Amino acid sequence: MSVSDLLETTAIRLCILSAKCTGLDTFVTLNNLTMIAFLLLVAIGYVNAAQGDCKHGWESFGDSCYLFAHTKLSWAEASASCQAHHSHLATVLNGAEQTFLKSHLNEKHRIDYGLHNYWIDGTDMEVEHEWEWALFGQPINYTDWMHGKPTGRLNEDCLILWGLSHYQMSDYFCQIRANFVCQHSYQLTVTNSTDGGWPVIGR
Ligand SMILES: *[C@@H]1O[C@H](CO)[C@@H](O)[C@H](O)[C@H]1NC(C)=O
Ligand SMILES: *[C@@H]1O[C@H](CO)[C@@H](O)[C@H](O)[C@H]1NC(C)=O
Ligand SMILES: [Ca+2]
Repeated sequence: MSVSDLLETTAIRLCILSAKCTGLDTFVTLNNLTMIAFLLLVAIGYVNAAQGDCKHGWESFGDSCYLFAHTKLSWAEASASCQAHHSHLATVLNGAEQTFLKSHLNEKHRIDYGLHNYWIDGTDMEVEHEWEWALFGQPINYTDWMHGKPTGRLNEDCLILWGLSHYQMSDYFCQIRANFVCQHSYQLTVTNSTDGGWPVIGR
């Protein structure tokens, strides 16, 4: 049988996802060419979504876009800078998000890691030892402290991803200047867009 025979005469039965495929009514019959076109459209749509969701220079993960900023600022300045970019210092809510940040940073600083630390949104400046995300004002539940951290020193009240520890979390002096990670969360956008499709985050 030739390829064109295959394309023209062979019908493919596609089992609809999530149906148990017990009866013929759960099957759809498609010509091969139709199916190829369909798969291409899905692939193109997927690629567009993956690239189009974030502005140039921002990295996509989950429902968010992340900017790895290489300007060194204090924690408060970094937080203000993120807000000026319609985002917030990154909140790390689970292991998957932390793994994304760490692998990105480890990849980016494979050679010079340790020279750069990155502020994220956590702080215990209100009550010592009670770490919360500044954005939510709610307790930090997921942590990835590096060995021996947090030190519990009164002045180390801001959360940072520590380069020498492959970007695990550490408490650190808020006024020290460091790189930082901004996060733009679609879930948190509550006001209308004012900046090319990037809504302002309300607080
Ligand atoms: C952490 O867990 C507490 C208790 O379940 C919850 O109230 C809080 O919202 C959680 N924090 C975050 C940032 O989700
Ligand atoms: C967003 O825009 C719509 C339509 O222009 C308006 O009705 C709505 O009030 C706006 N919402 C906010 C939060 O500004
Ligand atoms: Ca502290």
